[in-house]
Amino acid sequence: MAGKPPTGDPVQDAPDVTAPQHAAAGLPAVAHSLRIAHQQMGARRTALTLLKVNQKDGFDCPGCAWPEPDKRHAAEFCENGAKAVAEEATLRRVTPDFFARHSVSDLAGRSGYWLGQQGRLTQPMYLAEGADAYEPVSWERAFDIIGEELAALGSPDEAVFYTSGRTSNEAAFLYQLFAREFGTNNLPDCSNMCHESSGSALSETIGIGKGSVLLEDLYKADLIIVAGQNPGTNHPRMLSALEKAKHGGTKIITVNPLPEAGLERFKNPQNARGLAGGGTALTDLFLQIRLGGDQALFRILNKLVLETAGAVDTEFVREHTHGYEDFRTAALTADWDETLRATGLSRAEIEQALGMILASKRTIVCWAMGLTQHKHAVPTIKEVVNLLLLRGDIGRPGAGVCPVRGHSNVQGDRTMGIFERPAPAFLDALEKEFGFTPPREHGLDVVRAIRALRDGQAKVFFAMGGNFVSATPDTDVTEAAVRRARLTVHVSTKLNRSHVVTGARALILPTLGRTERDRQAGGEQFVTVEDSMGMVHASRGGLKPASSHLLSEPAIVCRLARRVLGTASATPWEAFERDYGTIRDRIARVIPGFEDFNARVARPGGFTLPHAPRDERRFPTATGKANFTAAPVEYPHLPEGRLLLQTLRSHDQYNTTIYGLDDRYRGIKNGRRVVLVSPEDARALDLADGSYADLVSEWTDGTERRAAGFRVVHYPTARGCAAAYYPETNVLVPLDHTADTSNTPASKSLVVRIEKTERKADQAG
Ligand SMILES: Nc1nc2c(c(=O)[nH]1)N[C@H]1C(S)=C(S)[C@@H](COP(=O)(O)OP(=O)(O)OC[C@H]3O[C@@H](n4cnc5c(=O)[nH]c(N)nc54)[C@H](O)[C@@H]3O)O[C@H]1N2
Ligand SMILES: Nc1nc2c(c(=O)[nH]1)N[C@H]1C(S)=C(S)[C@@H](COP(=O)(O)OP(=O)(O)OC[C@H]3O[C@@H](n4cnc5c(=O)[nH]c(N)nc54)[C@H](O)[C@@H]3O)O[C@H]1N2
Ligand code: SF4
Ligand SMILES: [Mo]
Repeated sequence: MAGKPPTGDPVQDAPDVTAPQHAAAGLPAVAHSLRIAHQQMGARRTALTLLKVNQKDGFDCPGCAWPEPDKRHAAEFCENGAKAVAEEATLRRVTPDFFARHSVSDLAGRSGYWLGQQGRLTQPMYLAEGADAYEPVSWERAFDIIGEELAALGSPDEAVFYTSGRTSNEAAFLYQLFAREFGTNNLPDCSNMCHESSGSALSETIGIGKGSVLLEDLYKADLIIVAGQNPGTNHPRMLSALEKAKHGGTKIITVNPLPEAGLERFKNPQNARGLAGGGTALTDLFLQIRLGGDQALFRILNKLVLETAGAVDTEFVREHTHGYEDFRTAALTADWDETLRATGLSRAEIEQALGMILASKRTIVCWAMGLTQHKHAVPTIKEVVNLLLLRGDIGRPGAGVCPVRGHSNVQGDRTMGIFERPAPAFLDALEKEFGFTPPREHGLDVVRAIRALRDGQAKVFFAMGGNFVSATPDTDVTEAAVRRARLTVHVSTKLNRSHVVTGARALILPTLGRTERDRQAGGEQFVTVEDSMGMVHASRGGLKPASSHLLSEPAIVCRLARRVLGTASATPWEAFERDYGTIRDRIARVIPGFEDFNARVARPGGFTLPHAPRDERRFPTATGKANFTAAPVEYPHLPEGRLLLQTLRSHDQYNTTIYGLDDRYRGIKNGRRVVLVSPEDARALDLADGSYADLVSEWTDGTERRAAGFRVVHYPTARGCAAAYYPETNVLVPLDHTADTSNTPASKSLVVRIEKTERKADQAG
């Protein structure tokens, strides 16, 4: 029943397993999303809320960053969008009374799923030094506590200001402004763990760290390669776009160690063919690659393109690129034996892919975490760019790079300056507009922030959203690091583990969600977001806030800034809080592409940000051209008797938020502690389906990390590879195991030993 949280902790790790499915969405998806929505919101609220998702006068889906088509359907959301909305618009509440009943040590023993199911946070809560229970606190006192701890720091760089990717443009702009006026660039964000590798690779090669395609381009492409991405779960409406492209004749190559149901076949719930019929087959060629084999794959494809007469767009290469000769020399040395070893593919499969690439005049490559979370993620993505440059596939319709972003405003937060390594031009613009001297030294990213906390160099940790201790690698190390802080503060909508793994003092600051009305002294406000394709538009919530004590994220930053910076700041924080239009006026003056922001965002559907490579084939790199690169090919090496483990998402979760315990498309029910292993590897390692095992990761420095009690599932993944869900497996990811250049945790390639145990399911930890 809506409004009633579950009692006890329902996580059981005795999952039921059936065969994986071969198609995504259809009626079961509709039914499932409505069931979860009803449980959280009841029928009336479900109907009212879901009809406003992604509508031009409604609010932006708090799920992923996939863009909306210009022509909107009445139900412009997917199953997982509905779940994200229900999670936020739930009628369940976490009140001060809840904290009186549950001590912090009690809550620390609960699962993330249970914590999230308790409902929306309603009042600011304070955990005093030495106390074991949160108590209600006034907003004023909360800001005083933060002010006291910030004032006590030896340097502003002892504070860390984290951001998750749901924060609006307005809140993000104010937040980075506050941090920089306070004096630090310590602005790590979830992007550091996500598409940082894409940003690094694209900035260096094409001059801008964002994708170069719009939704229409997908429909115009001859070929779309989807590498390292599971859109059926994580960007479900991308399947509608792929379906539309397929009907126009587009071919699709999928590169993935797992046969993901959504990429096999899509049953679009918005049309009759999808609801009742067989749906649309999406993938034409499935390359079941080994984890981390993508750079080798794209390298040999590039060699083969170079060796095919007439296959290189020589005019584009001559006019628009730099570094071709060095790249060509390196690519021509690509070796078949090494490629087959690295990829696990056959020569015939790779030649078939080549044939499809050569037959395509317009190719798009889409990717997500399967490419970004590896040690060699940056050179892998650069190799993808090499292919597109060879074919002249950047800066014309139907072609380009398409890193598909995760959080609904993660791209916008970066555009607004949430970045620990801001460009000098951005800081210059801030300085000119606001009349203070921003710090110039680079700040801490996520991994470096954890080290700084661990080593006592960072003492105040402030999070604008997210669930830092669960999302980050090396859970035990990270939790111990966070516990060393003087103060941890979380601006949050829902309870999560980061609220119960705290510094000496801790604060929970409850905030409005996307779905809620935001009324300030200047009247009703809206915020703006940027999707994965650089489209900026307004988002307006319609629901009554979960509690009368909530403040919006912009209001929290404004009040914090006034308390902490006092008269030293000439920034009009009060006016910003009163009327968000005044924030947008400043954004318009500081950030290129936002000229006339207020007027342009008032248009239904918003506007598209400029993108020089896409719009003008202009590449704002150091060389002034698009850069070919020639990094040595790398791939993970697997010691005898070990498997390479990727940590990924189930269908019933949004990052660390667990909606339910099923992963429907993969045939897993009622549990999350599963490890997927190919039947051949399982036989070789003597791991029966249904047996239980511990996962032990082995790191190069000789240390080991253990996650206990996983049910072995025989699953058709690539040989030598295994998969298990995040965040349960984050304990296995060594803090130092990160991607070169981007420093993103390499959570898709962990060398693990699978140790059989005699434990029964109900004892599994
Ligand atoms: N419902 C839902 N939606 C979400 C999220 C969620 O948790 N739930 N999270 C959001 C966020 S923040 C993000 S970043 C995105 C994440 O979206 P995805 O990147 O799709 O998420 P993952 O579950 O990490 O899946 C990685 C995919 O890459 C494949 N893969 C792993 N390693 C390799 C490799 O080495 N090579 C290749 N070719 N493939 C590989 C995996 O088998 C899997 O299909 O989704 C966003 N949307
Ligand atoms: N092993 C492993 N680790 C990973 C990954 C992986 O694939 N494998 N993926 C990484 C990726 S791609 C990402 S993006 C990170 C995600 O890292 P985070 O962004 O830190 O984590 P989330 O789980 O998305 O954060 C959920 C919390 O955000 C809060 N929240 C929700 N909505 C709002 C809102 O509107 N405002 C505010 N203030 N708070 C809100 C809620 O309290 C909720 O509990 O995890 C990374 N970690
Ligand atoms: S595809 Fe992403 S943004 Fe769109 S409705 Fe689904 S979860 Fe929301
Ligand atoms: Mo992400």
